[in-house]
Amino acid sequence: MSNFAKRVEALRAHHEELLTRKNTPKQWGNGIYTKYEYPILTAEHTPLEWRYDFSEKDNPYLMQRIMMNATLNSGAIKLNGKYLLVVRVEGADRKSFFAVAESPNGIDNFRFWEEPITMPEDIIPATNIYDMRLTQHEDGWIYGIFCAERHDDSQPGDLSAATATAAIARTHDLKTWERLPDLKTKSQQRNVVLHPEFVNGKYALYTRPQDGFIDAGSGGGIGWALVDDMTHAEVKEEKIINARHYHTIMEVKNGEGPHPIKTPKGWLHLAHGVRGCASGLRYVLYMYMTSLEDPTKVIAQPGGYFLVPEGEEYIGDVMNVAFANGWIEDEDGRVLIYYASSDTRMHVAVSTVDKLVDYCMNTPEDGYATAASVETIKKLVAKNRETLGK
Ligand code: M1P
Repeated sequence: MSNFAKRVEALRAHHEELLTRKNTPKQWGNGIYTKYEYPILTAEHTPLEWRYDFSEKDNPYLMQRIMMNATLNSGAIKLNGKYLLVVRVEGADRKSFFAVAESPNGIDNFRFWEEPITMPEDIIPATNIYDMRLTQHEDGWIYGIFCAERHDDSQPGDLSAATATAAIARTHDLKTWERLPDLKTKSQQRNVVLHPEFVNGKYALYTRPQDGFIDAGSGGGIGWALVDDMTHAEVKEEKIINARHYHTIMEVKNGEGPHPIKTPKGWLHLAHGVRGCASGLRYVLYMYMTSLEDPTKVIAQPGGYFLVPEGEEYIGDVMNVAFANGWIEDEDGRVLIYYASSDTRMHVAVSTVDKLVDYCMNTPEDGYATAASVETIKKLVAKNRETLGK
């Protein structure tokens, strides 16, 4: 065997070891969900064929010809018994693209399909696309709504000026995609999510109006809009259903995560909240519930965060970020929550529908001031005194 062939063999063995590594639950947590020891997907998990030219003649040094930078914010769905993520993969060139990774159990052994998704660009080509939310809608299609980023040509002198628009595509198998026109709205939009059911005979969208590419500005929080037709989707009226608030984990901005899960007690929502601090923006996950009768009505909102970047999750390309746009409600009642840390890698945390409902219904709300927080703690201490007979 040539030296080149030996190096290829060693490279493949190393990659295979990573792909088949068993993931184990972390022992200590908060009782609400269980995090896992290893990230489920990193840039290193991407197929070797995407990165190496295996011709000895053309690549005698066995160099990576195309480098991958990160695997992050992934949409999730269970189809035909397989746990599938539509992963945002980012190359060294800063361009994000979508690629499907499949696992037999949702926890480990994730493996990318052979090629990235070819997203049709027949509407308005974008410079960058990312953060897909998947919704298997009752109309029979699987929709993917994602952010399309383009240079803001109204500011020709500013190379960083960009616009965020909600792009829409649909599929039956995650392989072939039909691109639909971008969502028409008055403001820029990111984190737009399709509700899985018709509401009053219309499609319902969670929106996130924003003044600029980064700044939510006057956009007050997570919005809600009804749309007649997804093939020409237009937001005519938008109402804020989950508002930002001073001195909370979502003071600066927030955004819907994956589409909500329907439970007998209400719709269960996962979202991200952002606040500013000396080290920059801090992205955490939070939850809330809305009414089954009126999905615009919040019926439970635990105070504070649900999940934050911990330990090495804190470190990465964009530090201090936890972000989720995919979760899977499994047949056994488990909920697999797929989150990215610091815009760099993907993780899973496992809970159940019952636990998440209990968390939402029984976690004290944010009292919006220290005095209220202290009273809430004292109430629990008093209750425990009674329970424990002290
Ligand atoms: O870098 C953190 C996140 O920043 C943006 O989040 P938002 O839409 O709330 O502004 C997005 O670019 C997201 O992809 C990224 O993870």
